[in-house]
Amino acid sequence: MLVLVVLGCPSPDPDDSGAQDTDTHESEVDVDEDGVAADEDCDDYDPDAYPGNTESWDGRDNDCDGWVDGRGDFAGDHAVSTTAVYEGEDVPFLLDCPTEFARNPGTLSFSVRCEPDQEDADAMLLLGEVLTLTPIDNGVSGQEWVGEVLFQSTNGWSATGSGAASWVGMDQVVLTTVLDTVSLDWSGSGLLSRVE
Ligand SMILES: [Ca+2]
Ligand SMILES: [Ca+2]
Ligand SMILES: [Ca+2]
Ligand SMILES: [Ca+2]
Repeated sequence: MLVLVVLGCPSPDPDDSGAQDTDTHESEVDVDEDGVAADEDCDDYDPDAYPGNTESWDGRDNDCDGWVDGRGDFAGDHAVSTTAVYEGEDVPFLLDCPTEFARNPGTLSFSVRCEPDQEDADAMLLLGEVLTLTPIDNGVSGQEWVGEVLFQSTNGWSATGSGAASWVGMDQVVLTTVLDTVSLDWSGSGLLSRVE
């Protein structure tokens, strides 16, 4: 029993060192030895995460800004050049489509919402009042995504095209969309920026 009691009290109580000494001591704690003290480090048990570090695609918040890799919400415009074929004639349109985009661990989602000029009868007939693009394939890893994209018109038609997303750093994404059918050629592209 005597031995156990002695081992149970291996060191002096830190409170005995006094308030000033304790503060100084805490600011110097750097458990992961990444050069950033515990009270400044977002994860003092991970030497690859500290303020001032460069973010990399490793599933960690390397630079301690609260964002892991390229995850988060993004928004921007999608510039579209599209040509519909109607009664043998090519009918071109230019569209500017607001886009919302989100990346979560392992998945992404987006919605490209195109609203052609309602006074353009050809656009209303061929594209519809609202044309929405959403991803069919949601899985993503690293800084590139390629997958199928569903085109849906309020006119009732839908089609499957393709898309790609490419991260520029961690705070911007370039989204491109393509559709190539006998009745509609579509090419869209836009830069999306992180929504803080
Ligand atoms: Ca540290
Ligand atoms: Ca750290
Ligand atoms: Ca990271
Ligand atoms: Ca980060």
